[in-house]
Amino acid sequence: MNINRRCALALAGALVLGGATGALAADKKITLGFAQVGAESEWRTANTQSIKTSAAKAGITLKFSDAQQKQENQIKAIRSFIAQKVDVIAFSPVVESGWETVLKEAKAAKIPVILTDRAVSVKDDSLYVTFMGSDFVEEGRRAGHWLLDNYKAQGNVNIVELQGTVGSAPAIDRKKGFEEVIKAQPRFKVIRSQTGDFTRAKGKEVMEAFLKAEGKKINVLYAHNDDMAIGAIQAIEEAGMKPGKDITIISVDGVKGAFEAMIAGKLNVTVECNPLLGPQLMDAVRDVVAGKSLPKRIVTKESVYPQSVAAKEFPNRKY
Ligand code: GYE
Repeated sequence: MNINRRCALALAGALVLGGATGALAADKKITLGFAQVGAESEWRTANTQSIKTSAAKAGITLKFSDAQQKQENQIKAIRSFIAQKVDVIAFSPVVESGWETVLKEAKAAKIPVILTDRAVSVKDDSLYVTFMGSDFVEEGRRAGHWLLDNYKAQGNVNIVELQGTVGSAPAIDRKKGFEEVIKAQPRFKVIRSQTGDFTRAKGKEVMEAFLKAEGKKINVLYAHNDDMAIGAIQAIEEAGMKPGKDITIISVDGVKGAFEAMIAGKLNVTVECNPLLGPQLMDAVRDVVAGKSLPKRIVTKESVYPQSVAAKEFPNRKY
């Protein structure tokens, strides 16, 4: 028997078996279309890496698109995934609003959508299967609690805030959670708040403007992510002040760069936001394809890391 014929027979056998047990359908290679936000931060790089390696490990074919922080690019990518008839679409929405139309298109094409990392605000929550990611309001609250518990000097405390991307879930929620907590002590006041778009370059630029306008009046910087805090640290040093001492700095994410800054005494605390969502996402993709139902919300578990534990924790950090 030649090889081709043997293969054909084996395949026929597999088809019969598969047909009988349904195993063949379950073993079909799944294609996932993923529309990423961009490459704006250390967090995002770790998130992308996690998604790519977990897809490869799970044997899922990944079509990956980088939207360069633009919603229109993400919408285009999602439309192209629909046209290519992928099995599942997952994405991390740049901003919260403006998704109804394209999500309805995915629904009409019967392609399930999983939200990762950032949420959307839509009236009809049947437009997506599940949203997995952090509780950003809680992260903002944790930042606020750390400040109230650890800022000892008396008198008014002037805070400047570097917000994330305008209209994004983490920027909206981290601001909200922080404000909710600090309003309990009116001596803590946000005197300036502006977006730094989650990048180091923008964080530095906006901090320079804050320093020009307010100078030594600034007591605290609250940055919605580590990258903006790291950019701002440079601006503070260039202005001849000591980051982490003259200005107390709080940020969010917990990337390695933040731990390094804490070890150097330049950052006071980072509130963890875990980007390693890949394995969880691949499990969800498989479950959705297998027709299993998923919880509407899957929340990531996280902690807070102050400067005092940075050196000890650093070797354990995975991103
Ligand atoms: O905090 C920031 C990134 O959506 C949680 O996006 C994510 C945020 C993260 O650019 O660094």
